[in-house]
Amino acid sequence: MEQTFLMVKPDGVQRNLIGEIVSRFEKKGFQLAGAKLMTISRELAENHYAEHKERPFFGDLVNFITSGPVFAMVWQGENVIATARNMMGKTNPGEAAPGTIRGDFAVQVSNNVIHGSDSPESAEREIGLFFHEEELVQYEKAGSSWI
Ligand code: DAT
Ligand code: MG
Repeated sequence: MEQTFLMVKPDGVQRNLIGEIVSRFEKKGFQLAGAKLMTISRELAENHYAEHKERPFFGDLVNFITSGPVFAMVWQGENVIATARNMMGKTNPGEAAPGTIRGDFAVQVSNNVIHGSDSPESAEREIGLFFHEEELVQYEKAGSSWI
């Protein structure tokens, strides 16, 4: 089953949005495979955002993502990578549609509340960066045949 890496960023944790965000993916019908509250080291931040190394906002981005705890998660389900991106909304919350997480809860691109993997390759890479295999749980949910 497809898996993706999702993370409530430090602004979302400080603004009490962990429950709201978990709830959206739960209600949608996706299954939680792993989760933890953690503080990201600079090394992990620079690795996670390596694709943006040359961008002018890279330093601010690393400062921001290491500025407080994040809530890291692995979710699974059919087409979860693309569907979670749709549920998050556009990167710039000003362009994110109402009903999306960024559209409903964020204003600035630098504080856009949630991270989500953008492809199967990045999902695999990011899950591997943030989770040990034994932290991920496989189980059958009673209601899964109703999703
Ligand atoms: P996404 O988080 O939607 O995958 P991204 O990978 O392009 O977006 O960028 C990673 C993060 O970097 C993004 O969530 C917020 C920040 N960011 C992107 N573009 C930015 C910009 N023009 N100015 C400041 N921060 C930016
Ligand atoms: Mg991205």
